[in-house]
Amino acid sequence: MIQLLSVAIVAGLFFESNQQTARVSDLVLLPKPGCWTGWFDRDDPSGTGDWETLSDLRNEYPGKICSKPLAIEARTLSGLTVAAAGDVIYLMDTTKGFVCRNQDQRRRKMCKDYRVRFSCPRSFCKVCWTQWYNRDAPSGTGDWESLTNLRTENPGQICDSPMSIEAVTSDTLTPALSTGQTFIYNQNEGLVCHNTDQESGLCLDYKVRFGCPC
Ligand SMILES: [Ca+2]
Ligand SMILES: [Ca+2]
Repeated sequence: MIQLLSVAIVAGLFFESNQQTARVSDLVLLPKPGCWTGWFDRDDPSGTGDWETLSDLRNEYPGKICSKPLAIEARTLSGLTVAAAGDVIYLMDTTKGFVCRNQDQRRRKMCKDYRVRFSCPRSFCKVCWTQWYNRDAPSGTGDWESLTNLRTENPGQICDSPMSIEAVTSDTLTPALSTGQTFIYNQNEGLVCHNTDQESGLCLDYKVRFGCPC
């Protein structure tokens, strides 16, 4: 959709500068963006590939994905786009979901491990955010902002089925996914960063919040 949007905007600007006939209203005729679900990662590529199909995801996360997604996005767990990761993707669409098969990859390489999310109509994704939580610092084994711990320490504050999670560094408020660090990060488990998984040997200090139904 972003590509489509860019093309439409570029096309609009082209008309504007070359023919002087386009009006601002022409630029408004763009697909209305939806809102994004949280990220889902139910499989890893150790078997036949990375299977993040919509039917499997709906079974494992009932009610978390709208019936007719408007768009799908896939990224590796480290944040690379599909294009940047360079894998041959078997399937990626809004009706079946995402599949990367190991057998399709060159030189017997395995697929990378992907997570996916879906764009849904705005009405589906209405979300109310919890407060920010920062219960741990990375001085021990890592930064443990796990949902289990947060629930135990803050009883009744976090909904039973969070729809999304947001995590940023506590000092510069950098989005966790922009830090390049490796961690568990999803709305079902929270954020858990192990120092031993980092090149620097130390996780940044993250804080998290959860998106709940309003
Ligand atoms: Ca995966
Ligand atoms: Ca923390």
